[in-house]
Amino acid sequence: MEPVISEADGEAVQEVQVNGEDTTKEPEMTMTQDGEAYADKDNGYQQQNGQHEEEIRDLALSGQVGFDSLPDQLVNKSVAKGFSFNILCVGETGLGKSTLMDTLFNTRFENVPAAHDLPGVNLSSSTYELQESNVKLKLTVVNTVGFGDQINKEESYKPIVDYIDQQFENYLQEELKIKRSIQLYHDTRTHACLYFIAPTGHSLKSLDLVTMKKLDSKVNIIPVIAKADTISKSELHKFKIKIMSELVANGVQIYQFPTDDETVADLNSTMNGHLPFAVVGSTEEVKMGNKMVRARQYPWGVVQVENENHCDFVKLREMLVRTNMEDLIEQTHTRHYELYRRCKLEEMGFVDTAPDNKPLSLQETYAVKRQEHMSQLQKKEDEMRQMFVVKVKEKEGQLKTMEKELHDRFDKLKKDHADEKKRLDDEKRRLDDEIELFNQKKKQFNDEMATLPGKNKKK
Ligand SMILES: Nc1nc2c(ncn2[C@@H]2O[C@H](COP(=O)(O)OP(=O)(O)OP(=O)(O)O)[C@@H](O)[C@H]2O)c(=O)[nH]1
Ligand SMILES: [Mg+2]
Repeated sequence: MEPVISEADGEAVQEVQVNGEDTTKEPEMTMTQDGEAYADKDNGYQQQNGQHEEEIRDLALSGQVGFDSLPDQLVNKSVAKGFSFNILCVGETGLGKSTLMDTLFNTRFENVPAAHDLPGVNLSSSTYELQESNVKLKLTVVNTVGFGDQINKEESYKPIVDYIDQQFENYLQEELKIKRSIQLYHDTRTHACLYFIAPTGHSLKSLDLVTMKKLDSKVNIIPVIAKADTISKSELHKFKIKIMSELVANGVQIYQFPTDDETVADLNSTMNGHLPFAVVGSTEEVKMGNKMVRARQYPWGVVQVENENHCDFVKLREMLVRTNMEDLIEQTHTRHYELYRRCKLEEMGFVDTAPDNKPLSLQETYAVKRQEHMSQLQKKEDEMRQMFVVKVKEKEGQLKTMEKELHDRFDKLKKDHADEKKRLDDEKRRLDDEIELFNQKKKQFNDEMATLPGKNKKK
């Protein structure tokens, strides 16, 4: 009955005898080094990757093995490694974002009040190391600065979307590296977005709706009504209903506390019904009875932050920190990051299936892409060569016409020159004839004068 480990083709094959029967004639489950499971078949391996029915049999252990310590091993490893959690606080200037963070984590983060006159929305991020018992938490708090302060708020959501995308991109780049160090990588992907709604008691502002709509596929949104002590109990109830119906009407998906784990299903589904949480923040301590509590003191009374009759701060802390922090991290990775990764890889041309619906491995996709790229290059080269030939021919034609024009002009000039020469020769000849005639006439005149001596002598 003892499991026997034998080596076949360098891979470990486990032969198990059940009820005294040798089962090695059955297809054996074999683990390869990279963890893929195969079943021996007469003509080779049948891959067990979910596409085929897995042949897994239940076996009872006859003694303590010890792998029941796996959850403890996991916990110890996680605690030693430490946790990181990243919160993004989106809300108008002065809504109490920093105060709520201080109240939530019972500490004083470095807070500088934001400027009101910025031309656009900025994000400021700070990372802190917190420790509670032996658990270390690397907490990154990102705040919007100047959100809602501009006259034109059309682009206010953009810097927030860009920030979230940039954190996804950084993670994707790390994943795609040949030499990656995901284990040591400081994951800055945004795990939760606390969206601070102004306690107007009316309805959501269009800025809130647009921003939440743009963010809902990228981050887990938990809406909170800020400074809830400034709104009366009955107004608050109506305000909550109004906000939720507006979110539903505009198709804004906010984070729902998970109800699949039965230990927290009841609590989480009740809490889903309390959304958005109406919160009050304060770092001031007030003496109530014989103990100090965090509260806001007014001339007419005291609002206790951790009193569930006064506000939902405790509910928020319970849900965000104590019950669902791990789920928020997981959702970020499995839903939001996965979506970003898929779109990005598709944008880069990677696909899982070929046009004929056959699965395509990364290597095959690369080969197809390379082929496509090479044929595109070839096509471009051919086009350029053809264009070059056409251009050269065009230029040749132009040069030929110019040469012909020049020849024609030269011939015409030559002809003009010959005509002019002929004309001048004729003129010269005519003038020569005239001179000849004149000389003859002159000679004749002189001769005539010479034959008349008397006249000259009288004088
Ligand atoms: N009434 C009331 N006032 C609050 C609450 N939380 C904070 N405040 C006050 O609101 C003012 C602004 O609080 P901050 O926490 O600096 O607000 P912020 O949103 O971080 O402001 P910026 O970072 O400048 O945008 C302070 O005077 C706080 O004391 C609250 O729950 N109720
Ligand atoms: Mg602040």
